[in-house]
Amino acid sequence: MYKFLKKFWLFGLIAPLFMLGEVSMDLIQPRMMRIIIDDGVLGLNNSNVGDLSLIIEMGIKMIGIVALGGISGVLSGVFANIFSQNWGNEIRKACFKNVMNFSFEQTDRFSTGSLITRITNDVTQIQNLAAQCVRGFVRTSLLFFGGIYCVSSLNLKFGVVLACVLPFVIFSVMFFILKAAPFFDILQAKLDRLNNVLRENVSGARVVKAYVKEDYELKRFEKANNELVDTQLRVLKFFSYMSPISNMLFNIATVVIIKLGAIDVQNAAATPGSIMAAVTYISQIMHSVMMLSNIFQTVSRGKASGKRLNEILNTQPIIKDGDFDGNTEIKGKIEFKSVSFSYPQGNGELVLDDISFSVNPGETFGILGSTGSGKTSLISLIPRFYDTSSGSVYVDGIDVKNYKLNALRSKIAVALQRSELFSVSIKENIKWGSAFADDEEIESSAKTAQAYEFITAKAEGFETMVGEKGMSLSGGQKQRVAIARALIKNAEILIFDDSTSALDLKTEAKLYKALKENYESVTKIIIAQRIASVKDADRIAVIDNGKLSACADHKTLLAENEIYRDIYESQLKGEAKLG
Ligand code: DCP
Ligand code: MG
Repeated sequence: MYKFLKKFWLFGLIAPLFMLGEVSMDLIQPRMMRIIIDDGVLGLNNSNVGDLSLIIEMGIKMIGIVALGGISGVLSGVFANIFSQNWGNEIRKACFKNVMNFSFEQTDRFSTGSLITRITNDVTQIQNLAAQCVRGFVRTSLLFFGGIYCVSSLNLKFGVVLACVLPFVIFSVMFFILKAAPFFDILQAKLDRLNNVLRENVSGARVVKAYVKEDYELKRFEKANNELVDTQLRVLKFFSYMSPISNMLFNIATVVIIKLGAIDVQNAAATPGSIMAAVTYISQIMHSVMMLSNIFQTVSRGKASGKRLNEILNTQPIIKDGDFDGNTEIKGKIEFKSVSFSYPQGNGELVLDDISFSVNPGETFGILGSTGSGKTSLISLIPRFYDTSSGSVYVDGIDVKNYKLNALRSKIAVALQRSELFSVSIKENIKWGSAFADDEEIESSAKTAQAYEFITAKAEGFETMVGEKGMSLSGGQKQRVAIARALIKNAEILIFDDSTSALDLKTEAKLYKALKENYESVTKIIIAQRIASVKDADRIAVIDNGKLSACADHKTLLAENEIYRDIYESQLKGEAKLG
């Protein structure tokens, strides 16, 4: 993470310098007070006759000093903030960029909630840490050591008293800090949990309401929230024991110094002003020790957060770029050679088992299989959302692993099973598939997707805003916008993963007919659970429990494949019942 400091280190250097100014001003004040009391009020050097003009002069000087200290403090704060905020900003950008390159598997492993906590809260912790280092830490140490020096230079005996007390203070502070450090890891993990519950409930609000699960979810949230608060309270409670202990030690020191000072005053070895100054210095030192404990809390928290951010930054994308730029003579050919696959975070069970087939350029290729048979997993391997466990996938004759990822993925347009739309207009959503598309292309892809009519029937047409997750559209409308978005990409390979499941059979048939006419040279892969969706395909692959059972056209499959015939008959009966 330090490499992101490159542009801002100068600010991190200037901030402590101004802090030095502020602390010096703080340390000068008690000395001036001493002069006011000893010479101005008591007139110790002038046979006990006070000096009003000296009091006024010193008073004015003190106002100047306070102002100067204030200005230094403000500037130090400004530079410290520039330093820490910019650093955090760079870290946040780098993390986000890395997360964007994560493969599905890696996102699953971190969990979305945790990624969000890390990129928001953990970065804030790091910013606090940075600000504390260049400001708080400098201030405390200067005040601490400067205070000790000033007290000792007032009267060496006072210094000795401090030297006796300080080791105990330092020991107790260290004890608390070391004991508390592990809590900060736990604290961030609890925050992850809370964010996960929160995210699930906000994005799944409709499901929660539909199942009347508000109370259940509220309990789940309360549990996560209480755990967070408990941990937080434990840390705070723990630290609250610390200040009374060091307070007591400092008060003992103060009493001893006043006692020793009084004896010295009687012997004319010290002045009342110097005792007052010493007491002020001690309260400054005490204050700095208190601040030190705050700083160490920030540092411990920051360290825990830094570890979590480094986990993101050090995660190398598993799916690595190849060298090939994607320029091929053949366009739209897909080949699976003995492909087996199991999910990396799963239990090792084979989801796809030794699958081989090929799809020719321009072919319409259906994939049929019952739910959970592995259809989505199969097509995820083509754009390399996941890598095969064994065997290889070839696109246009080249192993997908050899492609640059962008080159490979620009050849393929996928309309996913769960189509996510963005909260922009319908037009923007379609255009999302290709930045260069003009209005004409947007309209024509909407027409092919059978979306044109319903879009233009809306009052605002293509400018209709799509609500969060496409709430202002029906399920089937969303699917068609998502299909238009895939079409406009002008890819060599189109993959529809069950993306017409919400359409009625007539609209679906029209869509596939338009697709065949307008995208003749494009390879089309159509996943479906309904035979009606794929029966006109050139060939249909029947997937059964991760295995390729058969691959032929509708007629052949009906005649030769039992699984296909079973599905066909059950669906036919279903329709007969409905009809
Ligand atoms: N699976 C998994 N981890 C995932 C996704 C799926 O372990 N991230 C498992 C669940 C299934 C198997 O893989 O047992 C196949 O899942 P698919 O999503 O590939 O199944 P289909 O797409 O065929 O099913 P559906 O028709 O319901 O979409
Ligand atoms: Mg699926």
